[in-house]
Amino acid sequence: MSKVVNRQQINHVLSFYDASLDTCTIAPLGNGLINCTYLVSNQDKQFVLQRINHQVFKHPEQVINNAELLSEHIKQKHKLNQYALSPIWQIHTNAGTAIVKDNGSSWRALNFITDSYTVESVSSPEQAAQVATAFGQFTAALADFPAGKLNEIIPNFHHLDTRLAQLTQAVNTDPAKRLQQCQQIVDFCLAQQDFIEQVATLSESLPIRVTHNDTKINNLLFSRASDKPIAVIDLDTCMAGFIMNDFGDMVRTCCSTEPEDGTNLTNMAVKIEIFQALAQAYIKSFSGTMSELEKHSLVVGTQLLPFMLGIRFLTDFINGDNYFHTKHPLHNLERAKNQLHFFTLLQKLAPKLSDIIQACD
Ligand code: GN1
Ligand code: MG
Repeated sequence: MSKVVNRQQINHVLSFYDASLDTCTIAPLGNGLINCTYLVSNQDKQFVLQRINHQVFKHPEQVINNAELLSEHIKQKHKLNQYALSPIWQIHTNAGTAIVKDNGSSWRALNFITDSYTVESVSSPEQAAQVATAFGQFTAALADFPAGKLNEIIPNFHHLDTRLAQLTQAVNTDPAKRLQQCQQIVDFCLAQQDFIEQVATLSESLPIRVTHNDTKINNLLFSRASDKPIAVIDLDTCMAGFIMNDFGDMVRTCCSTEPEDGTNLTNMAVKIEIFQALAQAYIKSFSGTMSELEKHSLVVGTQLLPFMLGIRFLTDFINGDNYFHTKHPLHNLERAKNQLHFFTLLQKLAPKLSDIIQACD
């Protein structure tokens, strides 16, 4: 999936926000794998401009509508002192809409929190606890949000059987003729039947909440003044779901000694102290409202998220890299190997991780 956007197009979109490249500078922002995100700045204002990826988000209006509803709810909670972090909202165009449709692309603008930064990897157990608290507070703030009002942006987004069916479909058609490069990894995924069944059984009984569904550490903004999380960003996949998925994605991105696309697998390890800090803080942020089954599910989510993302990267590799932004032809394959290796490490450690979770109050 290409990230190329031309300046002329950006300038046209900026005109809907009374801005122009004659007076503003524009710079890429963040490391998202789906949308193209920029920071627009001039002397008196800064905002985020984002092109929504149509390939992934088939109905951008639904993404925009969900964001309007969610930010309104979060803003109210913030006003009532029930949500300490800063809300993020969509800036409306001079015509009063939250979306700009231009030449087949959809764009939106968001408020930018000045003096903030993102981090790609966690640096201490204290910081891990802050990360888990921030995402936990976000879900807690949405506990009274009517989940039925949200569009299901990507159907079955975190549904393992759907992801396996997509892998099987890619394997059966092999459109980019890449299967022979990864047959062994495909076989490894399809051989995980016990785990696949464990997830299916658990999912039948877990309560549904409004979850973020993309709780990697770089979806938090940190304050330059306090070096603490100041806002939860990227609400694109905020939908009805299970908290084991949000916890699992935090562990996926905070507890590996390697980045998501790192190739040094022999040295990869799980950062146990970071895990402990995440578990303790996440459970605490629910103030006693996390059920016993949900608590038990966290260790499953820990394995599920790297396994499922490994399958998604592998599927995209086989299909010819249509979904995730890639920097080189083997990028998705390397990401898949990385995630599946992390899954095996977490699976071996599951009893120990489970004990840590059970000891949290
Ligand atoms: C994508 O674009 P970004 O980085 O926020 C993906 C997530 C993956 C993540 C892996 C809509 O998120 O599901 O976990 O990449 N988002 C979508 O880095 O597929
Ligand atoms: Mg995202």
